[in-house]
Amino acid sequence: MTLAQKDIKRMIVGLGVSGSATARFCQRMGWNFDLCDSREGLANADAIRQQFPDARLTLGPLDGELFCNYHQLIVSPGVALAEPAIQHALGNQVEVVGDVELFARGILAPVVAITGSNGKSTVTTLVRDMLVDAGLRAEMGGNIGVPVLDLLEDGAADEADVFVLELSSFQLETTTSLKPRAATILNISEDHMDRYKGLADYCLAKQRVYRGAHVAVVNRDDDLTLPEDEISAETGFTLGEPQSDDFGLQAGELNGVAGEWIVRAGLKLIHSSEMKVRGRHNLANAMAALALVETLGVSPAKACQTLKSFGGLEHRCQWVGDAEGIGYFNDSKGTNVGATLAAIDGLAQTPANIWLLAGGEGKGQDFSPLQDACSAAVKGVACFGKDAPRLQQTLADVAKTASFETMDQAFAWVQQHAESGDIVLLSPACASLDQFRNYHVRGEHFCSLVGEVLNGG
Ligand code: UMA
Ligand code: ADP
Repeated sequence: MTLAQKDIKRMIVGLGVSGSATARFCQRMGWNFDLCDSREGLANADAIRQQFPDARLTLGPLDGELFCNYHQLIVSPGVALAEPAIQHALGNQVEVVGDVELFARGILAPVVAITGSNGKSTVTTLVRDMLVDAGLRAEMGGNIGVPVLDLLEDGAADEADVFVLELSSFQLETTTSLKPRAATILNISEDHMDRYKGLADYCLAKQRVYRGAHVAVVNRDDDLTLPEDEISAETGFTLGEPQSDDFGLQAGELNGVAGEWIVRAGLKLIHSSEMKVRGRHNLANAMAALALVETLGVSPAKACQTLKSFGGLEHRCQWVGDAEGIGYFNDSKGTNVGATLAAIDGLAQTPANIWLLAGGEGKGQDFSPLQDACSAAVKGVACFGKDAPRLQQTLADVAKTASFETMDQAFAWVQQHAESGDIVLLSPACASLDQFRNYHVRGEHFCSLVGEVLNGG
């Protein structure tokens, strides 16, 4: 027997940004739901009780027996499905979904779904901007920070022409019904190894983005982004020469300026010097975005206009300022090794001139892929935070290194060594949560340290 929506007993697990949005959504829908969070001292518990007076709020360790009283658990992305309480519920035929799954069941407009280890927020924003510039009503949300169910407020579901979603591996684990118009895994490198059994397990979660997709946009330079199951249509992008209908690069000048053209089927679309964002990874991001919007009828040639004005997002390899010939760059969103490699690659010069500030919560990553890049382009590494000792140990043979407790101490050390012509780069290769509320706060802190230098402090 299929239950009516209002008769389904739901438990919302985790009351952060997405759990709170889920509760608001269920309340708007007039659905029956309760709430829980494993934090005993949830700061806003009273406000939650007031806002959702009909819901029972349970705080403390997740309780598998309690969960068996419900038909459905709506689990926040930060809650691992491997949690014994969730496993207990699954074993007792309780349905386990996430907010993206509820969203997928409630919409009619097409979805562009974007995942990958790095570049998700950049590509998601680019795609949204390109679609809006083409006159479409495009709504953006997901892991980028706007919970998907907030996109459905006030009848927005009926008004949107397209939803552009950034999806994390965590969100994909609990999503089955999305069936995107276009889906991409931008790239794969180690991340969240504290949550997965290994890279293969992480890839399996990412692969879920292609389920039911009409078109897959794949990175030809990274086999792990190819769909494991067949999809009716596929467009690729590569930082090399493209095959067939794919997007790719061709070296060449524009008005005497050296660089690379983004090309497609023999057509030069845009020259790298016409784009404001720098680094080869951003050429890959641009091509992915062009391929994605094309599936919604926006021609790549037209979408290139958006690329000319897109200045990149805050905290992604962002130039902060110059003082005494030293350039300062904030890449606080570089929360894994792959992102830090892209930052070093984008700024590298010969001879090596980068002073890298890195460290924090390493999430179980292997830091050794940083060795070659640091050996070639980095003068020194100031490590800080929880995994500073492990990071320093990995890089001690390839650059001058030092290990500190705080970013302030690391910055002071770098200031003693950097000279005119050098670059100081914050690109931590780690999450910030051991010392900061999030990467944004970490980046702002770096900018304030740089600000003191710029003001002659
Ligand atoms: N909680 C439990 N039990 C647990 C774990 C968490 O009760 O075992 C509770 C916490 O006490 C807290 C709440 O769950 O009250 C937090 O939920 P959450 O960690 O799922 O975070 P949200 O605030 O709901 O934010 C989530 C995403 N967070 C994570 O995936 C960790 C946000 O991505 C996303 O922007 C937001 O939903 C909206 O969709 C952040 C992120 O760091 C930016 N993502 C990771 C990344 O980008 O690498 C995947
Ligand atoms: P995500 O949302 O996947 O974390 P962002 O666009 O926020 O991606 O960028 C996160 C970090 O990754 C930044 O340090 C950025 O410079 C870097 N980055 C962006 N695009 C790529 C890419 N295609 N490959 C590698 N690193 C990238």
